[in-house]
Amino acid sequence: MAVKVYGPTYASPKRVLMCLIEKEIDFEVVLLDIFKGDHKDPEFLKLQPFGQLPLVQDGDYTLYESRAIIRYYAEKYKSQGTDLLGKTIEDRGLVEQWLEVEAQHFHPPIYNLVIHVLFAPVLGTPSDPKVIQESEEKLGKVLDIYEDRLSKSKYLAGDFFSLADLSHLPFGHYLMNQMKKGYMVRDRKHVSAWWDDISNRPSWNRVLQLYQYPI
Ligand SMILES: N[C@@H](CCC(=O)N[C@@H](CS)C(=O)NCC(=O)O)C(=O)O
Repeated sequence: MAVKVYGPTYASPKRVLMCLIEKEIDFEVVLLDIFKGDHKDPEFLKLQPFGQLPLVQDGDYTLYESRAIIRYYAEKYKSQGTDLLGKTIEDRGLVEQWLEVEAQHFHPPIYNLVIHVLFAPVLGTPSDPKVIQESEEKLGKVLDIYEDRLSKSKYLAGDFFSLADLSHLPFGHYLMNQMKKGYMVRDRKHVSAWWDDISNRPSWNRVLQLYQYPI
């Protein structure tokens, strides 16, 4: 039975789609429109009480939080498709470490940039130049740490592509394309080579071809 993924056009669900494609897992999608408030519909809130995307339904099993979902499928289908967790428990520790780095350090400033640079003009919400400047500074410091790490290993967790790398694609895409802040990556040689490597994976190109970003 195909995994049902809710909200494929948005960034966080793309983390899940990329993982399912790498793991060669069949999926189907349920289109929801955040701008129309579909994610706050009482029926959807029964499944995802925080009213956010993505959500997956796999038979009777329902799961939300994109990073929890990708961990679940990478583990459940460890030997199918691309191994996204590494070979040893030490590899796995590093995958988890860099997944947390993505969630705790990379995501907050880039999320603020997306909200204040891209979404504010569309939603008619305030765009705060101070938040934009501070977020860019914070993200720059994070990327300096990535530059150092990626000067020593091809991917974040080691010499293998993993969930940790994959997790950067949906919001990294906003940075590189819609927000025109690609210089933040291009100014850092190793981060730049890493970005080219991960964003040229056929799985990511398929996600982009199938489901356009809403903005
Ligand atoms: N931590 C959640 C965040 C999900 C998230 O922020 N989803 C966005 C779409 S990319 C959303 O549903 N936004 C609507 C809202 O928060 O009301 C995850 O990774 O699944």
